[in-house]
Amino acid sequence: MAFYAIGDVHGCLGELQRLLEVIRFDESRDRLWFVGDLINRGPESLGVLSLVRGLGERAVSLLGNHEMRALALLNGRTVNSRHRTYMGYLLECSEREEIAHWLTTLPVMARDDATGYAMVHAGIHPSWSIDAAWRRAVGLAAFCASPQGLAPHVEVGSPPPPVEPDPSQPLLRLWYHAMSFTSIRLCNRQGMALWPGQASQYGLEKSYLWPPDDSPFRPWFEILPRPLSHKLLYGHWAAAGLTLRQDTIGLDSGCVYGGKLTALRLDSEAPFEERLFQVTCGRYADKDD
Ligand SMILES: [Mn+2]
Repeated sequence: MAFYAIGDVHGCLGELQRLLEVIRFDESRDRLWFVGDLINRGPESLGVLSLVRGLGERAVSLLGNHEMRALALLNGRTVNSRHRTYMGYLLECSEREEIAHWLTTLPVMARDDATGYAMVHAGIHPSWSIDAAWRRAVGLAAFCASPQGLAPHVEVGSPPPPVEPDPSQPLLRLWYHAMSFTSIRLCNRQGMALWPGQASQYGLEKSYLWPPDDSPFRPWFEILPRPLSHKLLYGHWAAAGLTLRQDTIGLDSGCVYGGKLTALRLDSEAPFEERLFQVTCGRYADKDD
C-alpha cells in the first residue's frame, strides 16, 4: 500500500492521469489525499470530479475555496460574474444534483495519526493547535452534512470578521472556520487574518503575493506556534509554489498556471526529493485568487 497527497488540480485531468501513472497508482491498494480545488480554471473539471468520485474511499478530497464557490453557485447564491463564467459547466452538467450533494460531504481537514500527517486546503488559524483545528473541522463537517448545510451561508466575496466569533454566534463562527480552512494566507502577529479583497486596505498589493519583509502580515505557517503534533499539508498558494518545510508542506505548485502538479508520498520517511513526484502542466489560466 502506498499513500500520497496531491496538490491543487484545477480541472487538469490529463496532468492528473499522467501523475497517477508516474506514481503507479493502484486503486485496489493505494490511498490518495487531494488538498482541494479539484475544479475550475482548467479544461476538464467534470472529468477530474468523475475520476476522484470514482475512487470512493481510496481518495479523500478537501473542500477548497473553489468547491465553496461551486456550492454557492449550485445553491443559487450570488457569485461574481467572472467566477460564474468559469463555472458555467456545472450549471449545464447532467450530474449537477449529484455533484452538489458530493460537495456537501467534503471535509475541510484530514488527519492520519499512523503517518503523522494532517491536511487542510489553505491553512489553519495560527491561534489553533492541530487538535483545536480538528475539533473545528469536525464541527464544520457535521454542519455541512446537515439538512441546513453550509451552502445558504456561503457569501463568496464577503470576508468574515477579523477575529473568531464566540459560540454565541454559531453561524458566523462556522463561516469564519470555513474561510480559515479554505482561504487563509496572511495573518499579523496579533492573530488577525487578512481575507481576500482586504490586501489594499493594509498597503499590500495582493493577498496571494508573498508579503515584503517589513510587512506586519506574514504567512500563517510562519506565525503558527511550534512544535506541531502533525506535519501539516496544504495547497491554495500557487504564487508561493511548492513550499517544503519540516512541519508545513505547501503542495500547490501552479498546475493550471503552466506550473506543475505535485504528489508527495506520505508513508515514507525518505528525504523529500526521493518521494516527491511532479508532472508539468499546460497554462490554462493566469494567476489570481
Ligand atoms: Mn484554493
